[in-house]
Amino acid sequence: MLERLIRVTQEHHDLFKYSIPLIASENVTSYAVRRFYLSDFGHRYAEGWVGRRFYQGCRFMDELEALAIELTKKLFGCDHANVQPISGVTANMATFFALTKPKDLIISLSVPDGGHISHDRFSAAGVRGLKVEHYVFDSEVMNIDVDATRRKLEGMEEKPKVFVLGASLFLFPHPVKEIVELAKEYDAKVVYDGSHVLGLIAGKEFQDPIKEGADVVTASTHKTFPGPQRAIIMCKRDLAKKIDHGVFPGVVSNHHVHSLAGYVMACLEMLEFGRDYAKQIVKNAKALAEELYNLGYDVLCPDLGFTKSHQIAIDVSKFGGGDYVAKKLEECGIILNKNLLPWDDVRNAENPSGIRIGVQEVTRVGMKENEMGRIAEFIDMALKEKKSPKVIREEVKEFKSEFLTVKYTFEECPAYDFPKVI
Ligand code: DSN
Repeated sequence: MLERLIRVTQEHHDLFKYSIPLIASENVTSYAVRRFYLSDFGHRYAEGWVGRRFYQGCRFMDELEALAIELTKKLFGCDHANVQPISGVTANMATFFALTKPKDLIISLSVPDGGHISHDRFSAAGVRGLKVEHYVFDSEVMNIDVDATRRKLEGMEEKPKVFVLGASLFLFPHPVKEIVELAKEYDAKVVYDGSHVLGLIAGKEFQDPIKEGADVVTASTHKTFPGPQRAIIMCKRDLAKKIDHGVFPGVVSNHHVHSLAGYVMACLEMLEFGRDYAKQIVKNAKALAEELYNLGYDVLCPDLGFTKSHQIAIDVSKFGGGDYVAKKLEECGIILNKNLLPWDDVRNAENPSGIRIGVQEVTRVGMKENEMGRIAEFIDMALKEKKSPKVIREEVKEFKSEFLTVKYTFEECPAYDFPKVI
């Protein structure tokens, strides 16, 4: 059994070492982050709030959490930060606890329009017992149609309590200021889920939802932000108490302090290297979109420059649909995911018409615009030229061998090795 455990872990590492990783919600952490992740903090309990714990032995965990809060405020310029949620969904649940009562109405994006599942009635919002209505979405520009949404709300009897912004398919900044104005008409709050773009916000390459007026910003810390898998909530001062109680005792007891230590290290990396890293991500996303578009792929929003984030979206219906294409590319050593697009029925999630690509991880291991051209060629070899997956996989492996080191950190380190001890 031990051999099996070692083998499966080693093979998992090798899979990513020899592939081109393009899942928009993943990243690799540096050894600096992983070192703290392995610390004794991972064996302990820190239930409660800084300075008010329910267990003894917490004084250094208090100092660590205070440091995490301080760095979060410095990076994002927020009034208040809660750094305890252990995932993005947990952060959203806590926020719903804080701002709503069961049966309240919230407005969010539908999943085909890019919304995250936790914003909808079949997930976290539903667990809170919320009613959900969707924004009117303009698929031409892949964004919220604020005027049409205003008209939709005027025709409804029930008044919304919360407007949720942010998305999982997130190509362009959302109209935060306009939605804040609309929310005022209903005395409602605006929550911005910045999970996907947190690293771009930290690097000043995307909209700043806090400055634009969002009441609450939730975000996981491991997508464009290169930290361990957990989350943060930032909010205006007057909501601080509600948010803190929504998190604890609302949805966390202990909050996995080892990954909080890793998050602090990732904040230090972002303060030092975040601008260069975020700038290169957006350049790479645009370059890859352009290359694929020029090869004849239906990349969304060519008239808008394809993207302003780390993501691009492609309608691959003419190549057999998202499911077929994602599996075919995996055979060739290119890892990405199928994705619903606005014209898909949510019930067709098994085989939607799209794929989604994120370039944050390939950027973190040092790829630049030139390499985006090579990635487009590999995709083309698989889908149009129909070259043997085995042959493409070998070429991908050779190409990737020059990009196995984590950059934008204090001491560059292997990205994909399975170390005995760090
Ligand atoms: N579903 C994840 C994604 O966007 O890939 C986020 O939780």
